[in-house]
Amino acid sequence: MRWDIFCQIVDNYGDAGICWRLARSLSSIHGQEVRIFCDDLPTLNLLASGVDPAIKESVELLPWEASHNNARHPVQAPDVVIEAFGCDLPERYLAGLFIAAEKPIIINLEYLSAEPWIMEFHGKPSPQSHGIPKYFFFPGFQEEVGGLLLDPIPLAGELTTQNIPKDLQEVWSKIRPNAKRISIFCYPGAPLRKWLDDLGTLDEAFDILLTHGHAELLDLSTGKQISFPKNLQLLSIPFVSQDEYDWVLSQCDFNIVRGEDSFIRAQLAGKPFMWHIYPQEDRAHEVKLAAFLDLYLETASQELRLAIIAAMTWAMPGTWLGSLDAWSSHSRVWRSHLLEKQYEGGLAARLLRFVS
Ligand code: TRH
Repeated sequence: MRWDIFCQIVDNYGDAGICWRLARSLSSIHGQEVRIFCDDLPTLNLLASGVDPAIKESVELLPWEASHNNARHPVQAPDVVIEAFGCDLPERYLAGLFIAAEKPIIINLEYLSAEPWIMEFHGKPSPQSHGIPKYFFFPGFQEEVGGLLLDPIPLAGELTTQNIPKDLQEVWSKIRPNAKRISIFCYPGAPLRKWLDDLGTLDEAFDILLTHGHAELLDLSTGKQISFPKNLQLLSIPFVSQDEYDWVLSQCDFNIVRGEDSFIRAQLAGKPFMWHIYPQEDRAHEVKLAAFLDLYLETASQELRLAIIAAMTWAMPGTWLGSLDAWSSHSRVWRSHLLEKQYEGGLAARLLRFVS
């Protein structure tokens, strides 16, 4: 089938990240013909760089306006149109669909949630005055919903010089083999400085990998002399491609992640993580986090539950880091459980079945 994915980048990378991951899964695993129309092509290209060129070339990455041509070629209407996160289709593109002989099916791809209510809404029609069939599709953890984007499933790689991605080799040469590694990708407003100072009181060495832009969060890029505890080594990494970021997650002992894509990647890396969920004004994020923790902690001991809940809500590391070994085992079990639950192929495969 032919798929057109529409992606508008609101402020972060997540929208592009999810669209790219979906596109590559549909194309490279399921042999579908996929185009992405995006209003910020450089960001999309940045995320997609560093993958096998055969995968990158199998998906057409196009500027948003390129979709307008469809109005002149109604015969080229695809089989499926994806509105990522409810973005509105360009009017001229929609006009092209009205006059197409074969109407596509439109999918409103929603945000990921672990909340039970999505089970009722997933797959429901969204009747439109223009008559083209449109449905809601909710990614999620339960069997009844749209699944998770799994592609590519990261392997817990050995740390050898050969497999260190090129862009990370310089930083990695400074990594200390006996230090615990922590990667940080969070939103502004996190109590990061206090959190790091607390790590500094512990009797252990830590290498802290700050993802692109995070040195600024700590005022490190202003040239000011800022002192950090001696047991911490802060290392800034450049913005790397999605696959390289996955590699970083798989090499750390603990990861701080944020939007829905890095959140799932941290789980697939099989490592303990903190989800700095996107803060919403009505505190809806707290409900979302609690719904996830209900699933994630179902089999955890009471002690581990308390440690993980504390960590996920920015309690100081000294209060929960003692549970890191138990959490690491839990993370591996959770990863296997996710892969088993999504055995039919995750979101892309479920979407294909739904559309068929
Ligand atoms: O960028 P995000 O904060 O996106 C978020 C989410 O989509 C969230 O649900 C939404 O409500 C909010 O935006 C507005 O975080 P996310 O989803 O983790 O996406 C980050 C993407 O960037 C992910 O695909 C991984 C990728 N990435 C790289 O490719 N290289 C890097 O160096 C880093 C740090 C990230």
